Amino acid sequence: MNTRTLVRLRRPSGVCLLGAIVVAGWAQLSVTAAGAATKAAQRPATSASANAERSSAVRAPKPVAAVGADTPAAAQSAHASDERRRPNILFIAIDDLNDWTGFLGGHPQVKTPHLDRLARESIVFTRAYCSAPACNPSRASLLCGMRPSTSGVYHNDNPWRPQMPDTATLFQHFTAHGYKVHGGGKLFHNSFNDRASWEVYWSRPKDPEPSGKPLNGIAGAAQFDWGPLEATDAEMGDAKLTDWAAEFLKQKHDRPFLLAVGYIRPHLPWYVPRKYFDDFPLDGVQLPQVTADDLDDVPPAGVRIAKPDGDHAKVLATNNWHRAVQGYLASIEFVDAQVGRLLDAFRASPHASDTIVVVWGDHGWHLGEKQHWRKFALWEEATRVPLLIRPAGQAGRGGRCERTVSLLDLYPTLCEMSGLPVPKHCEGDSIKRLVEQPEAAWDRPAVTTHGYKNHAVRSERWRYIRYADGSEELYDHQNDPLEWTNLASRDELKAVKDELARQLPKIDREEGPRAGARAGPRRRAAQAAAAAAWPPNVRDYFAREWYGEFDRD
Ligand SMILES: [Ca+2]
Ligand SMILES: [Ca+2]
Repeated sequence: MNTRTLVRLRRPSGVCLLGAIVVAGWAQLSVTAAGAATKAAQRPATSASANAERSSAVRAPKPVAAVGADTPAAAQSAHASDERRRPNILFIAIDDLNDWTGFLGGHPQVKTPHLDRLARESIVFTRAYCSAPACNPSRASLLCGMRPSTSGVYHNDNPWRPQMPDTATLFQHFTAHGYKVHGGGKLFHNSFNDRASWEVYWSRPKDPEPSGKPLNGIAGAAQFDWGPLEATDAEMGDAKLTDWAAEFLKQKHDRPFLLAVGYIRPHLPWYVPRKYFDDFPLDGVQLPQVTADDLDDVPPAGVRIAKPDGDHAKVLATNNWHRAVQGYLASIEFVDAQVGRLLDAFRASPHASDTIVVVWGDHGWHLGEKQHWRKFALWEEATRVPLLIRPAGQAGRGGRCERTVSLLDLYPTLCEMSGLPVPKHCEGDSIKRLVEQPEAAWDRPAVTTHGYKNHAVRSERWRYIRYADGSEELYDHQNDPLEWTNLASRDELKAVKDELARQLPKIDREEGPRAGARAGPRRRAAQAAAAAAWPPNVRDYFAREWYGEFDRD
């Protein structure tokens, strides 16, 4: 098959030009417009036709080596006989949602009736943790099946593909085994979407913006802002994403599908329609439980991560703590309403009985606990995530699993639940057994990594943190669920620490290259200068795959 498709490319200056995407052989994608990054492919749609163009540009995946077969064609043929009984997968990611859901009980006032209903039909993993407490490394780890400490992808500005150039992502693996894989919204981190992973990718439109930013009065805080939006739900990007996914679900499909839907709220900024703010009157908003001296027993490496003089000081100085909690609660209720609409469409669809539904959040979030805000830390608040798995054809048979599991486990789990081989590169363990028997024995703790050689190990009872400089924290969740008392220096707990330390990663790969910010011409020029020192594979990657402005959050 040789086809030639014209697509509109946008230079960083905003000037549009026509470039050619050549789709050759088994649909290998390469951009031929000299030096033009294909930012347009990841931009929100400005019109239906622009979106259709974009879909055609990403419709054809690159060849993927199918695991367990020599070629994709062989894999498809080898597994064709199984396909009829393979389940579909509805794969729902929610950006920056911590344990503030009804089914996890992270905050007493949260309103998530739609997620809670799904939770009652699902296995709820009450101790699920991310591999990394930031969007890009968490998602790269989940979707590639590898630990951050193996890939060297630790931060939001580490492009992941050059670190794992030949790794079949979850989506590529399912494509290679005959699945129809469509995605919309945020699945990979913003700047580092992986076009090779999609048969069809749908760009989520941007949200309406309030006038008079910042609404919270914190100057220069960029996305660190919150307040009610004079807009309807239907105008919001996440609502349009829901419409797109619901349309897909209405249709019949000739192959099993994996539909990936990536919601962006409750990621900052917390601008959602006013009615959601009205549901949490400010004078009744409850702050998280904190203790003023919590950082006193945290080693300097941990205090540097908490940055008490950063966001927390600004929030206090501007009297914003209640408003921030209100904004997060409102954003969560908003995204819950969108998930509810998606699930209504799903339940009314022809696929309601033969589809696995998975919901996950990419990491936790602090709202002032340990004087810390956002993710980017190794404590419970930044690492605990919602994780629901509703097996196909088992609606109504929910359960709760208290074992420690990791988002790293999702790739092999979905393979096993769908009858696909698990690729050798996957470092997680399938938790299919726990989906079937939530009480089953399980002795593996969850490991979270934040930056080179900073790790947390979470067992059902303990959290052990070791920073790159060797300093430590140890918390006993049986007696201290808020992690207020660091026990790492207690002699009588040395054996506990040693046991947990045995679970630390055996490999600590050096951090991969960082992408510089590309906001303005000066920063772009600085990046170009820096790029001269990059290894050729990273330069090639950026020429080919750079889609958007880099986003620190
Ligand atoms: Ca995130
Ligand atoms: Ca403390």
